[in-house]
Amino acid sequence: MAYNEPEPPGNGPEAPYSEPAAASTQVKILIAGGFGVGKTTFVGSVSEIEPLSTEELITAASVGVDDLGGVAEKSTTTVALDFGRITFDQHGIVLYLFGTPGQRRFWFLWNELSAGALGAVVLADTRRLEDCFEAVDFFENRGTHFLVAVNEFDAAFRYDTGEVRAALGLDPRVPIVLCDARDRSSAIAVLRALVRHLLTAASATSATPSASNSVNSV
Ligand SMILES: Nc1nc2c(ncn2[C@@H]2O[C@H](COP(=O)(O)OP(=O)(O)OP(=O)(O)O)[C@@H](O)[C@H]2O)c(=O)[nH]1
Ligand SMILES: [Mg+2]
Repeated sequence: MAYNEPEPPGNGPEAPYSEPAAASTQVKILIAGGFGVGKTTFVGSVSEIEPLSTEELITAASVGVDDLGGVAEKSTTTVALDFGRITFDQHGIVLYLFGTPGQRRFWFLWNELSAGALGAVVLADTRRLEDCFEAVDFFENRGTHFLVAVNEFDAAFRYDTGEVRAALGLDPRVPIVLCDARDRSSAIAVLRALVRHLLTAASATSATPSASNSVNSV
């Protein structure tokens, strides 16, 4: 996909909110995964509008429940959702990004958040790979197309995608990519991979020439 670099994401109230192009295809995408895996960071990195976040201080309710291994400095957590938007101008595709809350006690929100979602990114941290099992199961059970993006934290051992696929027992058709959620171009590459995956899935069911062409050009 030839991505037209937009203005850097805004910081603060001066960040302009611009309406997406009227003729664009608008797609809802979930950014999911376990606690503290980088979902809010991911949405904030890529969003072309000031991202909405619902961060609150981590409270005692988290103690003994949420694994802070590797993110011990983390002091806040998402209590409802993250929201952001990114436009792939050349293809007229606008992605609306909904980050899920990671703490178990807020998982009941996932059903609501995923209504109407066409696809999902499941972020994984290889130090706590088991934390993404629930997200993988959730989207498999719903039949929502997703990919797994390994957020490579600085201190984490580097595994290749084949090792992660084997550890997760993932269907070979589910893409796995490596990323740094803090890095805008890296996070955009994840979303491009997801859009390609969605278009491939769509062309497999409809086998229309236009869908196949789109897959090749993203
Ligand atoms: N080193 C490193 N740190 C990261 C990366 N992504 C996120 N972080 C940090 O890890 C912590 C967790 O990030 P969040 O984006 O809040 O994680 P989250 O998945 O939204 O967390 P919850 O909403 O609480 O589940 C933060 O302190 C980030 O600064 C990364 O790729 N590398
Ligand atoms: Mg969060």
